[in-house]
Amino acid sequence: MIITGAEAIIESLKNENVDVVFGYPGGAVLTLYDALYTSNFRHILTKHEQGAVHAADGYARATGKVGVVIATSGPGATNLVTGIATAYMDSIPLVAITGQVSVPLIGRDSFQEADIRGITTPITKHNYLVKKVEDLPGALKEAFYIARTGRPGPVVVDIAKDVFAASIDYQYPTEVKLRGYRPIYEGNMETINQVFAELKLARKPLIFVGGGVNLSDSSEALREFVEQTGFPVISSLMGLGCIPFDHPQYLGMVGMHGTYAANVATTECDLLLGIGVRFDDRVTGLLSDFAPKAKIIHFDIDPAEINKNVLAHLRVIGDLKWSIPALLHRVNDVSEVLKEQVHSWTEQVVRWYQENPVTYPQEADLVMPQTVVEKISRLTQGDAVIVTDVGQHQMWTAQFYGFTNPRSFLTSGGLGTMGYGLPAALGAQCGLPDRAVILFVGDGGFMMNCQELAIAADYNFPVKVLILNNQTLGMVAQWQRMFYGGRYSHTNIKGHTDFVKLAEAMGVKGLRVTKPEELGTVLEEALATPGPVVVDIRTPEMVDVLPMVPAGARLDQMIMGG
Ligand SMILES: Cc1ncc(C[n+]2csc(CCOP(=O)(O)OP(=O)(O)O)c2C)c(N)n1
Repeated sequence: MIITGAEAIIESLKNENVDVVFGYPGGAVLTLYDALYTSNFRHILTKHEQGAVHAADGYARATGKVGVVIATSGPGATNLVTGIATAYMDSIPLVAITGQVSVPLIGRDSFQEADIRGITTPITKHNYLVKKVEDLPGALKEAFYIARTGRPGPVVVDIAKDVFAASIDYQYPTEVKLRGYRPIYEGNMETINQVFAELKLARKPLIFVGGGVNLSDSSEALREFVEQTGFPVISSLMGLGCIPFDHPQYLGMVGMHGTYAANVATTECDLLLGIGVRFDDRVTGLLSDFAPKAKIIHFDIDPAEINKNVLAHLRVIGDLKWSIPALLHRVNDVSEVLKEQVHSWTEQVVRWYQENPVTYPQEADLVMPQTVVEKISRLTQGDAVIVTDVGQHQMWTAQFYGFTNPRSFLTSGGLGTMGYGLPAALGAQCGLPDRAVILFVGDGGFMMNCQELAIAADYNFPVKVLILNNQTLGMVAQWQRMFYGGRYSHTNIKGHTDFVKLAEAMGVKGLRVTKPEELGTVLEEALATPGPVVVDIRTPEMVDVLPMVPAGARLDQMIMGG
């Protein structure tokens, strides 16, 4: 079949079962957009390329499929950078197709030329510059393969403008052979035996789950493992939802804003099973004193993760889809013995959890942000897809929403990207049209990509946007309060913007909550409204996210509160 490079891209997307792309046109990708015009391939036109890439990322996190984004050369491509880095830090499968100037113009500082391959090399799993149309199908095939296999991640395919128009006798490769890239799915059974020996020795074990469990869709097997062992379990921010919040062995989130029980149990445990985690510094606190009494067993598909931050006594490399069932298979026989030997430890840490809940001061005449999260949790029964932006509201959502399902919490964990939330929520809703998608966002982060609200109306994505409006860059102000003597340098964002009017101007219903007694009815109204809704919720300025482990402190040196 003789077709153009542009048509070959569309065929390749179909071959990869892509059903929607997010993007924004421009000169270098005009031929591709022209092919989209006749193909009727589903394309979501965002208002900014950053919105498109976060939307593709939210779509990927919510559905488990590869997100696809298209941008033109130069500024179009550079506008993707923050979103690509966001996806990279959280291991999200993404393919970014960017236009490049024509081959004869490359390297001449041509109009709208940027070396996106060079720029994205440190923030992609792999990237391509396609200068010959014959290379195009192979590059796309490899890009999708690399993005979704092994440890997932973003891949950039930069395509010279003349390649889109060139003709090719199109055939999509059926397989991929890449030298030096062989993801290990099935690890070494011997290591499973060694893990098993350690399980039998442990008296104070702790299971620590992370985003890898979500990404590999292993939460069901993991839950069974947790129950078969009787071991207590903690979660990173990215692992929330893998274990239901009300599971009797669950101690909540660990780390900077983790629970007392999770942090102290980590300090006291004698065996830590890190499953699909990367021991981020927000988790470990002072690294040299992290889990000081424990042997650490690290389960990960990416060998490069092992010993990166903490030294592992034992490493289990492979897909969690292999390792957890392999463990389960062995654990069955000794389940009762294991439960017996850790019974008093589990009982003790669960008691810590019950006796030290994360709480907050109730102010009768103020709408406390934590109350908003608790109310939404109750109204949705933990069944919604919850998206956040970055800041205090993100941590309150992690602390006070009762997550019960995997892939139900979408947040920029690794990069901490303000402006992520709104477009990611729209992407998630696009992928899951029948699910309730709810965004918690700060008044600062909302403004970073608020232009995307327009597409909620344009495409009728019924996302509920809850702005926890404290008129300040809350998380930064909290640090100023705690560590900079209350000098609030440029964190007061009290302004003249009316979020209700802004929503209405974009074709979205806007509501406001200023008093506690309005909260319940307005939230119910928002949830019952079929289309998109923005709720501007006025919350007090100076509320702290607590508990908090100050940066550089040990996990058990947390500042409590409430
Ligand atoms: C793009 C970007 N710029 C700056 C920051 C630093 N930062 C982290 S949290 C925060 C404040 C967020 O304020 P807001 O969106 O109002 O949310 P709140 O903390 O009040 O809930 C800032 C500025 C960031 N994470 N991302």
